[in-house]
Amino acid sequence: MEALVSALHAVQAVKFGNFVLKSGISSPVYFDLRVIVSHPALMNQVSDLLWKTANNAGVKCSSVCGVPYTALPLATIISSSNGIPMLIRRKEAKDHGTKRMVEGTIIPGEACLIIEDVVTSGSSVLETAQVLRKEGLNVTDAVVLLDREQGGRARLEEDGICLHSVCSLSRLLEILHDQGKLDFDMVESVKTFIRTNASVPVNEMINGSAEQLHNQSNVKTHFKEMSYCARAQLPATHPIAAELFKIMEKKQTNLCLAADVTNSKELLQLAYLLGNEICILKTHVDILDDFNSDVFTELRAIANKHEFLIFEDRKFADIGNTVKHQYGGGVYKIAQWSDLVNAHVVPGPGVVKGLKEVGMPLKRGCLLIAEMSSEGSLATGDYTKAAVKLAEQHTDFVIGFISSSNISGRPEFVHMTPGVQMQIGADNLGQQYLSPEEVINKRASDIIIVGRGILSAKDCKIAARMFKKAGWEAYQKRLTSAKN
Ligand code: 5BU
Repeated sequence: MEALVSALHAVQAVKFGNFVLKSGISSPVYFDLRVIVSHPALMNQVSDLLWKTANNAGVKCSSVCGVPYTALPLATIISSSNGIPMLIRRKEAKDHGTKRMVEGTIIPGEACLIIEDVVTSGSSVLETAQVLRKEGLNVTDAVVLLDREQGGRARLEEDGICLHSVCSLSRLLEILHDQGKLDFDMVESVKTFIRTNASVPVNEMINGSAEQLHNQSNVKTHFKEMSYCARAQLPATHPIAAELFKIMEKKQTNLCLAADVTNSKELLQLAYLLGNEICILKTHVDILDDFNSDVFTELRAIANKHEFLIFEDRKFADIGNTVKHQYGGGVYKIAQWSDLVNAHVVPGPGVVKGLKEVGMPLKRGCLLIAEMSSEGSLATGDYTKAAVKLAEQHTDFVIGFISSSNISGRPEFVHMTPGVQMQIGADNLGQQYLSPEEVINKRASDIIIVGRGILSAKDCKIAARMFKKAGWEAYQKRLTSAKN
């Protein structure tokens, strides 16, 4: 393993420094496994290790198939050296002749092992698996040279594919560090980069010759394909977001209740009554006529018992120094009882920095308001993009967005959408409504925020169950359609 890692480093299949990626982000690491085709001895060594790794794991297969293009020659060597038949997956069907997507002799029901160079999200392996499965082949295993440990393993497991890796990114960093080829600071900087940029492909340099294997729309598809549970396990997911994703999966709900009542007793009654149906209870503490801090001690106890998070929809929008006081102090002491808060991005980074000083030590999370549900909202276009950028710069505190759709394409961020009722419509003060199906399935947001759709119903419990069911079905539909 040490020799292999050293050789990969020597041929610059893995480079360290400062690279500007196609996404515009600076990265301390850059992978290009494609260069190994120019080094036949290394090709043989890699192929041999891939095959041994699969064998040692007890994988039984009747054929191998490389994910196009880098792994194609690797699969060829494995096939020829071990006498195992190979299949070739076409990227596009031929426009004449047989129109086949897979070349070679296909025996339906037989097991085919997928070969890949690097796995990030697992989406390339999945694509190949889907094509092979359509031909009737049995795909249960994939072997990869380098696992970047960014959620690919969990994602593939969900689709019944066991990932075997020759080397993981952390092992590679460790070996290069031991060999004196990487200093401690660089190791830490790569680890931090990978953790905070989970879905950024690092094989696309801005001026590099690397073929563009991923693009923004791929990332978005990948986001849609991933379950809440798999997203909870991503290294880049903030602990509060991970907790939220786990609650959602466990309780099968993506419903946040906007508990817009003006009386504390009513607030607590709602929390008791609907606690099982929701993943978050959203408050507006400043609309309570009879606020006292005991109410929130009790609300926290209900939240712990029924497993939901509390989100104070305070919409901070001042300079850092002021929001610090508004969040941590005053009458409400929001930071003491609220897991989540939100902020407008209009003041610039200072608002996040100020809130972070109070929230981080308490392990709280923040959502940035990137879009609003009200008619004529000015939070659009470049403003929304700036909110995403700001979130990316503060992933230690910002866990996602209030937005009308999935605006970031990053699976580690949570997207929450207000303005939801069963039917599209509006109120008489500019609130605009979309349906759960539209928000979760079509727009790929994660959580529906519902207030009056539940609170004005004859029976709140029945209404909450209806929204819970509609939101969850839309999520299931999204997962299924993204896979097909
Ligand atoms: P409704 O009754 O479902 O319309 O309530 C929506 C809730 O979401 C309410 O508490 C608003 O303050 C909150 N909200 C919103 O409606 N639109 C936004 O853009 C944001 C918050 Br941010």
